[in-house]
Amino acid sequence: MGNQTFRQLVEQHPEILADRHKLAFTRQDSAAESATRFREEGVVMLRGVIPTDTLDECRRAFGRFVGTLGKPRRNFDDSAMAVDDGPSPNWDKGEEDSGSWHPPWVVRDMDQSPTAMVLSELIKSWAWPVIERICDSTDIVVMFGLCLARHRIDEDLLLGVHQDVTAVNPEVPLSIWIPLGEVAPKKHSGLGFIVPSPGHALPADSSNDVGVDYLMSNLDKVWVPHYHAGDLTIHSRYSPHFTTGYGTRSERYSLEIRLWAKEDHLAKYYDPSLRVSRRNGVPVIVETKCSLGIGAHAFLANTAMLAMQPASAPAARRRAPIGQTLMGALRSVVR
Ligand SMILES: O=C(O)CCC(=O)C(=O)O
Repeated sequence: MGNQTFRQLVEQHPEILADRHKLAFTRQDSAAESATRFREEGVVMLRGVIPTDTLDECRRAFGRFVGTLGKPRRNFDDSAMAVDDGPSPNWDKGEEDSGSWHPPWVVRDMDQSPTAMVLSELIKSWAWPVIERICDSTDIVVMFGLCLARHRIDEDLLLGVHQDVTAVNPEVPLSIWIPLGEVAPKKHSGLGFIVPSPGHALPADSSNDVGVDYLMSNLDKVWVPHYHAGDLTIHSRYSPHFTTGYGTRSERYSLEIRLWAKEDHLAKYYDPSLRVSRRNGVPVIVETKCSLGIGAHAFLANTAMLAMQPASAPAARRRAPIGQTLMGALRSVVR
């Protein structure tokens, strides 16, 4: 059992692919119901949140970014966003066999930042009121130091389970997982969950793994969702979950967005960050924070500008203003 892979698990137990616990919601469902189910089960899927043309652009931009890893950067990066941090020297020799992972503000192609593009759409989407309900607040801070942008090349993976409370951070209540395109079980590396969440931390080994036994003894509670382009999931810090892998070598790009209601005890995670609140009933970015030592200024300005544009503006309009206005916007975010 210790050597069983996710490919074998899915072949032997196809029932785990079905939404048996009714945790997927669309814009037609009530925000209150989705938030209640999140509290009860520790995970919900929200379908059709991010426009697919935005995701297509983001995937292409992310792909060009990973294509620069292991090569001299100078030729790739003469955009206004070049004031921001570049990739970590860990990637100087290129990606690993399984891909790479980065702080979200680092991933860009010229003036296109997949995280800025997706986050600005999220703030304008029907999912934002659901997030507000889950956070029980309309004053929300995105803590970018705890977020991640991943390129994952699918490989056969042994079974394992973790909780974010031990694997990521004990204080951050939730994670939003946004694949930048379809994530189909048996084809792409994705996520799976065990529901409901136990509501507390489970014993884990030194690599934060809760153990195969936990997964196998809770098979009736396992859900490996099929993400169509635009879908996202939200899971709590106690939600036992896992990365799936099937050995297909297909590529997956995804964002992990970690946010919560503005609360004093989380202030230590607010550099860099972005705060969203309501003005005249509309969610807007009301504050950004980035100290001089962190190169996320252009990224924050870009996100704020995109969030000001009408929802689902055509691709060309989403990009155009940055060259002209970025430096002006930067003056207001550099503190
Ligand atoms: O993207 C992955 O494979 C892992 C993501 C994850 O575990 C999380 O977002 O908590």
